[in-house]
Amino acid sequence: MNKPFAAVSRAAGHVPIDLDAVIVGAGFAGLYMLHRLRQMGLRARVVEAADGIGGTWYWNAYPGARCDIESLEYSYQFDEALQQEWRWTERYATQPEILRYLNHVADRFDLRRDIRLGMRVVTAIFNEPSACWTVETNGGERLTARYCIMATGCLSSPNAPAIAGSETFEGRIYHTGRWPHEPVDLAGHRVAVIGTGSSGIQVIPEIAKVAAQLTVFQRTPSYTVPARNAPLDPAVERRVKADYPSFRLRASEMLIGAHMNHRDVSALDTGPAERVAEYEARWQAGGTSFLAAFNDVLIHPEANETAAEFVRAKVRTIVADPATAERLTPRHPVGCKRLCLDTDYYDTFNRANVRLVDVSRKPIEAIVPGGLQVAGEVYGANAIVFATGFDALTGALERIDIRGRGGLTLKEKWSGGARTYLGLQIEGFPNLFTVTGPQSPSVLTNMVPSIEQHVNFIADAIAHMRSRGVLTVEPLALAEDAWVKHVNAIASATVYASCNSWYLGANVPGKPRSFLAHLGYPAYVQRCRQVVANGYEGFAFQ
Ligand code: NA7
Repeated sequence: MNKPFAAVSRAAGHVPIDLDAVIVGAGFAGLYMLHRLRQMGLRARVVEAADGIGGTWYWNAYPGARCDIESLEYSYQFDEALQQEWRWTERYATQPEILRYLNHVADRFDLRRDIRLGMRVVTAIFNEPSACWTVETNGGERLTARYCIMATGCLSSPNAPAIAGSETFEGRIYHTGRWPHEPVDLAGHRVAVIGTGSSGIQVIPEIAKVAAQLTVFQRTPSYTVPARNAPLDPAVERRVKADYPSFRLRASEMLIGAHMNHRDVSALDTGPAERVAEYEARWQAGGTSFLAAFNDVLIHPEANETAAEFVRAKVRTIVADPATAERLTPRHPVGCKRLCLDTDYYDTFNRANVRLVDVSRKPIEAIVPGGLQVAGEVYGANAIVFATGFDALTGALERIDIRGRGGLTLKEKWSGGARTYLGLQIEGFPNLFTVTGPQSPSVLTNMVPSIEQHVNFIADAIAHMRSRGVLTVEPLALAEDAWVKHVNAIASATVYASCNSWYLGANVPGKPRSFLAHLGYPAYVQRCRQVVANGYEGFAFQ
């Protein structure tokens, strides 16, 4: 299957171009990008590091992995027949079901013949005389294309803290974001989980059910609300499918590009009893719409505190041991780190085989042959699961040696923090596109419509160029500067700027701190439409 690409001349100067577009990554973004470009009659090829398609949903195969956007929304809308025929089985789809869906899409649109698996792109270099990109893989394959489209994912470069002694560990070490595809049997094992973000909160209850002992190492407690997952109600499915386009249109008008049951009322203008009743109703209904209970929860610290305090009270009610409950209680504003959805997370800490170790003040010192050491004490384990997240939004891009005009590397360009125009392009890197790149709405939205919106923008821009005989496009420096300021200014007016989240790059030591996602899906889409209507304002064509 993994046939090497035709060899091309490496000589400096003009190089033969063998493709119109190379697409890096075969997840939701890469698959739809390939489909769109092929529809336009372009020769495009996807290069994927994994041995299967699916991107994020290929790699995050850990027990309990599940989407936190409802399945009827977390799916493509570009093809009405596809969205009618696919049947989701649960309110929130599991990782295996989403992976099956993506494989179905690949087959249905005959995408596989232009996808190469098991090839990691290591360099992408812009050749100025030919105005094309040369991409090289770890296997030494090389291909050249007019356009290079990074569909590399937002949460695809795992972050694993360097803890001394890991090579001495006598058991196996896993990362949730690189979970093996062969069966992992943790039954009867003593398991350590490091990290209590969304992945930790999903994997911990599952491991607790089978492990002899589970030790959870927590640095910062997360806010989590029940998912209330259930089999998908056939009546709901029928209602949505009766007019899917209207359902999608309404979702696109929501802040996150998914239905949120948003109430345009201030928490501070609402009496305490009514406020708690609203939070309780949303807690019972389950899902991220908890944060949409009032219009100022994500903006006003005092309003935010009312929602945060509601969750804290729930922790105290559910967790039997007061000391454990206290350690599980978050203190930062709710929502400034991603709100988690769980199934029985807090309850899990009532189990006799589960213990919680606070590493907020005394970090994990070392991994030793038989476990992990904290403050001189060894916590025994024969399997360790890192649920320590990702070098989000920029990591997968910076891992590739990307060189633009004049040999400028992306790392140099971003040494003070990511800089993009609309999260779609980077000044100095002509014809390089990033699907849901840094400073676009991406992770603050329902990813699938955000991906489709970007893919459509990129495909339309390419069609625009081809119809005018234009060779390259890249943003103007001024447009990029203004966009970076704009994204940070929006975030600064909300609670998002107030804690050490991966939205800010704060989870990776040494990563420059700047806000990496645009808050507000509808305003962003509107802005993109305006840019196009104004003749691709902010972009320079040559
Ligand atoms: P997250 O949300 O970044 O969570 C990572 C967790 O790992 C978080 O609790 C971190 O604590 C913890 N962590 C990271 N480094 C360490 C060290 N050195 N010691 C102890 N604990 C550590 O990643 P997820 O994979 O859970 O979720 C990412 C997104 O994927 C999620 O939001 C969904 O959109 C899907 P910290 O909070 O940094 O103190």
